Amino acid sequence: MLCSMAPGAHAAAQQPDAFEPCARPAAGSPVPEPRDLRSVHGRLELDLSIENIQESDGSTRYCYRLDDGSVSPTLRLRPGDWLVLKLKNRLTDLEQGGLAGAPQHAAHVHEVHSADPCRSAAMSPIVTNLHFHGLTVPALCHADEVLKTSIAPGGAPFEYRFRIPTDEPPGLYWYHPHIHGFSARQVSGGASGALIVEGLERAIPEVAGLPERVIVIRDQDVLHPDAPPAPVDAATTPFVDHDGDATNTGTGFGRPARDLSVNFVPVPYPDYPVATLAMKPGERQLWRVLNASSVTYLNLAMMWTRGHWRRAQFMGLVAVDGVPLNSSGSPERSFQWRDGVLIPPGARAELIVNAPFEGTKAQLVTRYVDTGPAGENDPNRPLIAIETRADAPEPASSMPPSSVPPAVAQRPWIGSVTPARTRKLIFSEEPVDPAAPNGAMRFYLTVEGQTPKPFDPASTVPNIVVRQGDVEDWIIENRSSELHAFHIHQLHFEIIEWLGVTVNEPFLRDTINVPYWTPHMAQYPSIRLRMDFRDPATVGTFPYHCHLLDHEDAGMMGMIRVEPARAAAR
Ligand SMILES: [Cu+2]
Repeated sequence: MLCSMAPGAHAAAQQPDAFEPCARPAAGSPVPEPRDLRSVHGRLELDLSIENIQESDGSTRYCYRLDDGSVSPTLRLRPGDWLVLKLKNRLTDLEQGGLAGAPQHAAHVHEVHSADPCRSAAMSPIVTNLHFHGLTVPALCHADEVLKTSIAPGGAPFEYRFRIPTDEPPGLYWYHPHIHGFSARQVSGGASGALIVEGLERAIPEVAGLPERVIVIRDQDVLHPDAPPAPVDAATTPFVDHDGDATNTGTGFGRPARDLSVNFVPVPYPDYPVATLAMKPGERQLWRVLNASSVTYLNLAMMWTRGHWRRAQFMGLVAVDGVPLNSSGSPERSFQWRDGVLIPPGARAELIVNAPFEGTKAQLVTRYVDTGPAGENDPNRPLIAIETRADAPEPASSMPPSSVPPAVAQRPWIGSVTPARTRKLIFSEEPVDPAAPNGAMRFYLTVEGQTPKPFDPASTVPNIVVRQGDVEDWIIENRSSELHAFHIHQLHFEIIEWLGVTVNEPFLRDTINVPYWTPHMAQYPSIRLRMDFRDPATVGTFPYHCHLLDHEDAGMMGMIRVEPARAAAR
């Protein structure tokens, strides 16, 4: 369920410009590749600005832009490299039609405590900051601190400067704003980009030498909300299994909660004109897929059709949330061939994709996700049509052709560590007005034993205090009738149990779906995570939250403090 938050409704005059900021490709366009920025001699320096414009339909776009006009660059660094990113805030108050720095709508603005961006904690549509999702870098200002850091428009560029840890797993990470109360509108407006920690071919030799693509799937306000759904056959024939599962349920169709885009090519409801992507017949590529949606789950499948024959083709899942699938050290499990992959908002999947030979059509689709009775509609829809042709251009980037052995793990595999303690955290919701159970909701993420309440940005008291060096088990329970995606900053975790069944995944995640509850269930659905606080870089105060950003903005978030090992031992 979406929380109520007034969208920007007033048209604002746009300043004429030499180029259109936040320009987007037309529906049906080829999938463009984000510009790659690579570290040189152990360092990647860049100047990035964040800008916004208002579209004619009243919705607001946000974008990260380089001086050359390219948007949302992919940042590529090796473990141990330095990232020096200067972020210039060029956001304007489009809702007020005013200029940057003008007085803000009181209902939307958290009191500004300080002009120092490190201490400001201001919350409004025109302040911003950066979260480097998945990286184990410290929750310090100028690194990955988001609870206090708030950059106002108009000032000098704000510098982010940190080192990628030498033991950061190689794979796909991302950056996006994290201002509480305004994350959803900035991220669904388009403020996000990929960050790659290089070296995946060292862990997964099968990807060495493969052409690689970064595919960022974002959601945005529905372009044609009043349009009737297309006829079911027209909308679904190309991407429903031959066994017909999706059609037989009678669900999976209708207007989605959000439209989706593929590297900013929109695929809008109701006709879903697909983006296109050319590959050579039979070619194998590595696709690094980021779900940068604010609320939309992805359930990706690669459908092949030839005449009346159609089926989901296997894709090779090699990494999840930036972590290679063989990270536990188990040699027999380097990757999995899968006919589908669920990617919650915020999560990533890296996939070996095979192009068909000529005569067979291929489409990347996202299939229906049952988000629960209170969840968003997340129907079947196609995203990308693969065009196979011999002269297809190669992607801009390829994995290195040869591999060297992966770095040796510095600590024992977390699944083999006995947890110091177990905690339980509970997702729950309740109607703002008990007499209107279908009206606006309150969203909570509560440590068992504490009183459910929305996250309080003014609070200095953490909900959880942990000692660095410890490993803990956290049971995440869902008492609401919709899905939530649990995410914690600064660290990865291992799934130990799923709905009471031991799973012990041989890799780590940083964002995980939690199944929804219905009244007929004997107990609330839960998962057990093994949380890793061993890395000294986790020391600090940072959030954990639902990565459905509407829920996070509405308060489904908590604060944890990881104390230095020595101090906590006193
Ligand atoms: Cu949620």
